[in-house]
Amino acid sequence: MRGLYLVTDRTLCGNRPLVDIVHLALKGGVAYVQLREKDVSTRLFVDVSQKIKTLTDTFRVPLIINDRIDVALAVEADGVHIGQEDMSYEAARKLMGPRAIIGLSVETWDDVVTAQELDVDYISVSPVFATPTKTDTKNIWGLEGISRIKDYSRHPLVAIGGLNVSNAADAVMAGADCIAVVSAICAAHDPLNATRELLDTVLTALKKRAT
Ligand code: TZP
Ligand code: MG
Repeated sequence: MRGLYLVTDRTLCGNRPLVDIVHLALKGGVAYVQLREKDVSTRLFVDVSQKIKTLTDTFRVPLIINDRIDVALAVEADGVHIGQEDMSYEAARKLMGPRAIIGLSVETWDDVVTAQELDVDYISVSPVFATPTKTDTKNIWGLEGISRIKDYSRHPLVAIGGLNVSNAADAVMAGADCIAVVSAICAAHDPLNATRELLDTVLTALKKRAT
């Protein structure tokens, strides 16, 4: 996992269709798309996932479904993202198979330690900063949290929560391999340009960190 990761929130897209925002983010160069739907019917979730899968396939970008393994299986998504209260990693792996991308949110240090024993494809440091997009959080990791997890964990790190063009480079320098954003793209006035700017920031910081 490396680069920029879009996590969707239809409520932040205003009157613009979610599929259009995802299309702009793909044009702008996101490396992963996670469809996150908290308040729609299963029928709609599957329908939207199918549409977005067609788009992500065109761009050869993996589609990851938040929480719902059934939806991921229904549309043959590339992976799932699970949290600490979702289905266990073991159950998700059994259902999704060995090749699926499985990401896990870590909210506490215990979560980080437990994840070390799991063959997850990445862990997401959740949240880095406080954010109005998700308020039922346990702990704000901060940049120090990213560094501490980077030093300990064997897994690629995705940073999420309150990240934007002004602080994405700091998160990368602290140890994040991938930057995930919701509002910085979904709520942007110009999602294409916002994606391009963010991607440039993230890739520049990754290069700097490697030298
Ligand atoms: N998980 C942890 S924070 C968060 C999620 C889904 C929301 C991040 O949203 P934003 O708008 O990028 O701060
Ligand atoms: Mg979840």
